[in-house]
Amino acid sequence: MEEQEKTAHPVLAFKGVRYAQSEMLQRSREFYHNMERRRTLRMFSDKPVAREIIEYIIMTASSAPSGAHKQPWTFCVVSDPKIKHLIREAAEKEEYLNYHGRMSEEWLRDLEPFGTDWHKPFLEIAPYLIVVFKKSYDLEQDEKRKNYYVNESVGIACGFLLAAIHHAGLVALTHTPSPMNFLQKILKRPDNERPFLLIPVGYPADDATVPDLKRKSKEEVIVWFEAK
Ligand code: IYR
Repeated sequence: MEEQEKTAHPVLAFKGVRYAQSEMLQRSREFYHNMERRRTLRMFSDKPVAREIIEYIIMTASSAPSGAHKQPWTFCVVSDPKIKHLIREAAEKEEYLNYHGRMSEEWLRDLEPFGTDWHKPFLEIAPYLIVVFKKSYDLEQDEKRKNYYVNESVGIACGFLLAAIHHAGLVALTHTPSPMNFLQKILKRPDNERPFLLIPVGYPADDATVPDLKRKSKEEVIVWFEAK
């Protein structure tokens, strides 16, 4: 077989940041303590959030690694009350069915500490709804271009998104109304996009509460394999 000539692709010298050991320890500890304070909120204030903040948060998410650097995502940002109303109506319709027969008894029991039900007022109260879409393929001049590890890539981007929201001093809910194909219709997304997560973003309500949860300890989540 004839060897294909390789095209040269440009590279850049990697100029990473360097910290002293002690500084690394301090930075990682501080980052942990900050991230560990993040909570998922269901009670939002309607206080507006500057558009530019949302833009930076989303561009942080879009800096996430992705399969073959395809960045297979679209972030729809909804602040229009009319569209928020449509989304709430459609989500509540599905969730009503979930809570009245589609979810198992075990599942409903597991959700009890969170006090969730089919009512989703936060979909109209939060100033912004970020609707994350995954793209299983891209279209270039009507040609399908495949994307890779799409769920992993978009999941990582959503992790970055949630971290950026927290870092900015805002709160979010990772909401998964199910099924959520209504989002594709309401937001008129093309056929290569599928809804992945619906993330209301804003300030917490003044009287917001969160469930009293404990996180797993390091012994429960880390398994070390070290030379003896
Ligand atoms: N999608 C439903 C149910 C729900 C499921 C899980 I898993 C949660 O962590 C929370 C809720 C709802 O949004 O109410």
